[in-house]
Amino acid sequence: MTEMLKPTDEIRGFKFYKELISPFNQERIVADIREVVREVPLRSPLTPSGYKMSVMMTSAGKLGWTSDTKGYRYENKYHNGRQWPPIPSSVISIWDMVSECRRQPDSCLINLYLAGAKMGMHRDVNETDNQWPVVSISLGDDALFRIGNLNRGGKTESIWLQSGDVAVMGGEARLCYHGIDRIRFKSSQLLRNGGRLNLTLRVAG
Ligand code: MD6
Ligand code: FE
Repeated sequence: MTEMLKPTDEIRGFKFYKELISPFNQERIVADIREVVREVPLRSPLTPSGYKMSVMMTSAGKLGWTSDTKGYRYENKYHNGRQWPPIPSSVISIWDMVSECRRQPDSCLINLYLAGAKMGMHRDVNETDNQWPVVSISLGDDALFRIGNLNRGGKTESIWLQSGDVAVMGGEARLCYHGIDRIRFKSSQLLRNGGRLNLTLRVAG
């Protein structure tokens, strides 16, 4: 029998696997993501209310998450009408380690945080079925991740996420508010020009 992987930390149902990904495999994942970004460049989308996000984004997989003044949604093609590149197998293998779920992800959102970028408190509610978890991979600079409640406001707790850490949001935590308050720019050597790369894997469709 294979031994179950245990989270190193658990906060309000969010499970954290600190240092799950070895430095060697982090490099591999970054190289694979660079290939995806070569095909579909990162850009800062507009929020539905017309503000430019500070985080740069692109996607891989059957469905890509996008945002503009028409709203937040998943699209099966990107702006030039082509399909998104496939999710690299190096990334899928992290899902297989921690998701505890029989489905495979059909979406990988790629977020790049450069100096000063952050993400406001939000819930992930654009997926068809919330019974499937969201698996989040942190690479590069440290980030302060804030965890809230099922409704906006109330007491929150924060945890620093570092390169190679993996977070899983499932069960009762799946619909909780969360966000990134700040990053420690150039705290990691993984990305040549600094920054934090976050990959979120989902069963979206
Ligand atoms: C980030 N992550 O870590 C932003 N969402 O940069 C998310 O918004 C997120 O980490 C759902 C589940 C896990 C996450
Ligand atoms: Fe989120």
